[in-house]
Amino acid sequence: MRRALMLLLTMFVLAGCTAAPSDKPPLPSVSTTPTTTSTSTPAPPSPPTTTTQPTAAPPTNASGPKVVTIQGSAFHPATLGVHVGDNVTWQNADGFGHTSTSDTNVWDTGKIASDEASTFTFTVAGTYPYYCSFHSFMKGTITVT
Ligand SMILES: [Cu+2]
Repeated sequence: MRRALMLLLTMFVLAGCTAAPSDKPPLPSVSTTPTTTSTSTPAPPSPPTTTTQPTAAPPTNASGPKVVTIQGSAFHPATLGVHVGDNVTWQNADGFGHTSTSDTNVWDTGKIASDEASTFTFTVAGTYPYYCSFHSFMKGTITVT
């Protein structure tokens, strides 16, 4: 009788022991939230290396060849400053003829055909408006100092 009780007790304890793990409350899940403070900040992508040539656009009054390009039925630059004794060349980049004709009859290149050029030398200081005799809306000015 006593042995039986012991057995029962043992079985109870055993049962209790075996049951123990399942009775455990679920472990709090370890928070594996990634740390947002990342010390290694990725370097920003390097911008594409553009080899920018220094745009050395010569100023309008720079010394050297004084060229007015005729393009799109317009004089470029419309106003050009030169010095006394300078040559001014009108280069026609259009596919048809133009002229450079002084408003005050100082010069008239006559027809400058496509891809042709005409040059005039300014020997007297002054402001010289001019136009294209084919297209009266084309106007320019040469300023001689
Ligand atoms: Cu013209």
